[in-house]
Amino acid sequence: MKKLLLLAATLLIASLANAKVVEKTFTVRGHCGMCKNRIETAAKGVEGVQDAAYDLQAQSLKLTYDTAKTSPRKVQKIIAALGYDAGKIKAPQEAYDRLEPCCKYREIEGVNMHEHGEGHMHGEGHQHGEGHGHHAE
Ligand SMILES: [Cu+2]
Repeated sequence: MKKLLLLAATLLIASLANAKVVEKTFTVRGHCGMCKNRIETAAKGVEGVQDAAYDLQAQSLKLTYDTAKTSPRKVQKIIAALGYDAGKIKAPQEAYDRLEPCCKYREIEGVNMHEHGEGHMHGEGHQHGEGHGHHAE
Protein backbone atom coordinates (compact mmCIF):
# COMPACT_ATOMS: atom_id res chain seq x y z
CA MET A 1 0.00 0.00 0.00
CA LYS A 2 2.79 2.31 0.92
CA LYS A 3 4.43 1.56 -2.35
CA LEU A 4 1.28 2.47 -4.24
CA LEU A 5 0.98 5.76 -2.45
CA LEU A 6 4.54 6.53 -3.22
CA LEU A 7 3.95 5.72 -6.86
CA ALA A 8 0.87 7.94 -6.95
CA ALA A 9 2.79 10.77 -5.33
CA THR A 10 5.62 10.36 -7.81
CA LEU A 11 3.20 10.47 -10.72
CA LEU A 12 1.54 13.55 -9.32
CA ILE A 13 4.83 15.34 -8.91
CA ALA A 14 5.83 14.32 -12.42
CA SER A 15 2.66 15.69 -13.94
CA LEU A 16 2.95 18.89 -11.99
CA ALA A 17 6.48 19.31 -13.22
CA ASN A 18 5.22 18.82 -16.74
CA ALA A 19 2.61 21.53 -16.44
CA LYS A 20 4.85 24.50 -16.67
CA VAL A 21 3.70 27.95 -17.51
CA VAL A 22 6.23 29.77 -19.60
CA GLU A 23 6.48 32.90 -21.66
CA LYS A 24 7.48 32.94 -25.27
CA THR A 25 7.70 35.82 -27.69
CA PHE A 26 7.57 35.33 -31.43
CA THR A 27 6.97 37.43 -34.52
CA VAL A 28 3.46 38.02 -35.74
CA ARG A 29 2.80 40.33 -38.65
CA GLY A 30 0.00 42.79 -38.23
CA HIS A 31 -0.81 46.35 -39.06
CA CYS A 32 -3.43 48.03 -36.89
CA GLY A 33 -5.37 47.87 -33.64
CA MET A 34 -7.87 45.53 -35.20
CA CYS A 35 -5.11 43.09 -36.03
CA LYS A 36 -3.93 43.30 -32.45
CA ASN A 37 -7.40 42.45 -31.17
CA ARG A 38 -7.87 39.55 -33.53
CA ILE A 39 -4.44 38.10 -32.84
CA GLU A 40 -4.79 38.36 -29.08
CA THR A 41 -8.32 36.99 -29.04
CA ALA A 42 -7.35 34.05 -31.23
CA ALA A 43 -4.30 33.25 -29.12
CA LYS A 44 -6.22 33.48 -25.87
CA GLY A 45 -8.87 31.19 -27.29
CA VAL A 46 -6.35 28.35 -27.51
CA GLU A 47 -6.57 25.94 -24.59
CA GLY A 48 -3.56 26.28 -22.35
CA VAL A 49 -2.87 29.89 -23.25
CA GLN A 50 -3.10 32.08 -20.19
CA ASP A 51 -2.21 35.39 -21.71
CA ALA A 52 -1.32 36.92 -25.05
CA ALA A 53 -0.07 40.43 -25.59
CA TYR A 54 0.60 41.73 -29.06
CA ASP A 55 3.06 44.52 -29.60
CA LEU A 56 2.20 46.19 -32.87
CA GLN A 57 5.37 48.26 -33.00
CA ALA A 58 7.66 45.31 -32.37
CA GLN A 59 5.48 42.99 -34.51
CA SER A 60 5.68 40.38 -31.79
CA LEU A 61 3.33 38.40 -29.62
CA LYS A 62 4.16 37.52 -26.06
CA LEU A 63 2.48 34.29 -25.18
CA THR A 64 2.02 32.95 -21.67
CA TYR A 65 1.06 29.31 -21.88
CA ASP A 66 1.02 25.94 -20.20
CA THR A 67 3.60 23.71 -21.85
CA ALA A 68 1.55 20.62 -21.00
CA LYS A 69 -1.47 21.87 -22.89
CA THR A 70 -0.25 23.77 -25.89
CA SER A 71 2.75 24.95 -27.83
CA PRO A 72 3.66 28.18 -29.64
CA ARG A 73 3.42 26.26 -32.89
CA LYS A 74 -0.22 25.41 -32.28
CA VAL A 75 -1.00 29.05 -31.56
CA GLN A 76 0.99 30.20 -34.59
CA LYS A 77 -1.03 27.89 -36.84
CA ILE A 78 -4.27 29.39 -35.61
CA ILE A 79 -3.02 32.95 -36.06
CA ALA A 80 -1.67 32.15 -39.52
CA ALA A 81 -5.09 30.74 -40.46
CA LEU A 82 -6.51 34.19 -39.71
CA GLY A 83 -4.18 35.74 -42.25
CA TYR A 84 -1.27 36.87 -40.13
CA ASP A 85 2.21 35.43 -40.54
CA ALA A 86 3.20 33.94 -37.20
CA GLY A 87 6.61 32.65 -36.26
CA LYS A 88 7.83 30.52 -39.13
CA ILE A 89 4.33 29.87 -40.39
CA LYS A 90 3.22 31.95 -43.34
CA ALA A 91 -0.43 32.85 -43.58
CA PRO A 92 -2.09 31.20 -46.58
CA GLN A 93 -2.85 33.65 -49.37
CA GLU A 94 -6.61 33.02 -49.21
CA ALA A 95 -6.67 33.81 -45.48
CA TYR A 96 -4.61 36.92 -46.09
CA ASP A 97 -7.01 38.02 -48.83
CA ARG A 98 -9.87 37.94 -46.34
CA LEU A 99 -8.24 40.57 -44.15
CA GLU A 100 -9.65 44.07 -44.01
CA PRO A 101 -7.89 46.47 -46.40
CA CYS A 102 -6.27 48.32 -43.50
CA CYS A 103 -4.72 45.08 -42.30
CA LYS A 104 -2.99 44.05 -45.50
CA TYR A 105 0.49 44.36 -44.18
CA ARG A 106 2.08 42.79 -47.22
CA GLU A 107 0.75 45.38 -49.66
CA ILE A 108 1.39 48.23 -47.26
CA GLU A 109 4.95 47.09 -46.97
CA GLY A 110 5.20 46.78 -50.72
CA VAL A 111 4.19 50.42 -51.15
CA ASN A 112 6.88 51.54 -48.77
CA MET A 113 9.42 49.58 -50.69
CA HIS A 114 8.83 51.75 -53.74
CA GLU A 115 10.15 54.74 -51.90
CA HIS A 116 13.63 54.72 -53.24
CA GLY A 117 16.32 57.27 -53.71
CA GLU A 118 16.45 59.60 -56.62
CA GLY A 119 18.74 58.43 -59.23
CA HIS A 120 19.80 61.29 -61.41
CA MET A 121 21.33 60.25 -64.57
CA HIS A 122 23.52 62.82 -66.13
CA GLY A 123 23.82 62.14 -69.71
CA GLU A 124 26.77 64.15 -70.75
CA GLY A 125 27.29 63.22 -74.24
CA HIS A 126 29.47 65.90 -75.60
CA GLN A 127 30.69 64.97 -78.91
CA HIS A 128 33.53 66.90 -80.21
CA GLY A 129 33.47 66.55 -83.80
CA GLU A 130 36.75 67.84 -84.98
CA GLY A 131 36.87 66.99 -88.49
CA HIS A 132 40.32 66.92 -89.82
CA GLY A 133 39.88 67.79 -93.32
CA HIS A 134 42.23 66.63 -95.90
CA HIS A 135 43.62 69.30 -98.01
CA ALA A 136 43.29 68.05 -101.37
CA GLU A 137 44.92 70.06 -104.04
CU1 LIG B 1 -5.56 45.46 -39.03
